[in-house]
Amino acid sequence: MHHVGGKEQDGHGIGIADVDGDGKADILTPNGWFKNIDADNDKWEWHGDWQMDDAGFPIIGYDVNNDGKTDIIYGQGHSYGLYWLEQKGDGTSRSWVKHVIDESYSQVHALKLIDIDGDGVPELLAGKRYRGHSGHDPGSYDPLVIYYYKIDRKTGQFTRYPISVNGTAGAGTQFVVEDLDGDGDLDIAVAGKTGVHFFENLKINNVPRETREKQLWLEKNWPFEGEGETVQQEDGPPVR
Ligand SMILES: [Ca+2]
Ligand SMILES: [Ca+2]
Ligand SMILES: [Ca+2]
Ligand SMILES: [Ca+2]
Repeated sequence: MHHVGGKEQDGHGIGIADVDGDGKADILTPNGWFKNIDADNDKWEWHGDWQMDDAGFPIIGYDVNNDGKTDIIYGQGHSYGLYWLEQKGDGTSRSWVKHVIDESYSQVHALKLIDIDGDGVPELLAGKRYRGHSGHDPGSYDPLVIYYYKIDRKTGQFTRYPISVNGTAGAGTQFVVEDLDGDGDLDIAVAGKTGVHFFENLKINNVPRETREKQLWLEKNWPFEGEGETVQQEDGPPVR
């Protein structure tokens, strides 16, 4: 075991990325980053460049705006907010500009950067956890959401797309992204306090319509028992 830092550097959230572009993996924490000088010989240089409070997992390093400098993406694991830090300057003049990606939901405890639509550019997967800290987090009982964001690498803009909104699935503490049904596209699995969910990617869709129809949770045996008298609809579809 190698000991890298102390309490003041540690916190809720961790990541690995080459921040300064020297080809060596650095360590990201909620309070800054450890520059890897010589990891084999325990040589690290601390840079307390930011304060994230309780970040989610992982803290991601990615060149969002494609200018050659690694930027940082992070969520608030136990409160509202998803952000990216744009890296400016370098060496002693390095600074970070904070940008909001989305502040509409809380407990962004899990993130994943992965190419889920297969266009060669990664998307950011994010969502709301349910009842972090046993319901004591801000927004614990807000509607559950899971989104992906496409990143415009010319402008650094994130565009949000829904995967599940106000459904039963929360993001939990990690996204598992694999081709779970073996049809050639990447699917998503999440687990949390509202259960385990699997999202089938329909980019490739080889399932026949009849099978889809059978998968729907739809009871077609109308009228249901105890519903009372059936009345003719005034403007319903024509009766066949
Ligand atoms: Ca950049
Ligand atoms: Ca993509
Ligand atoms: Ca698949
Ligand atoms: Ca599919």
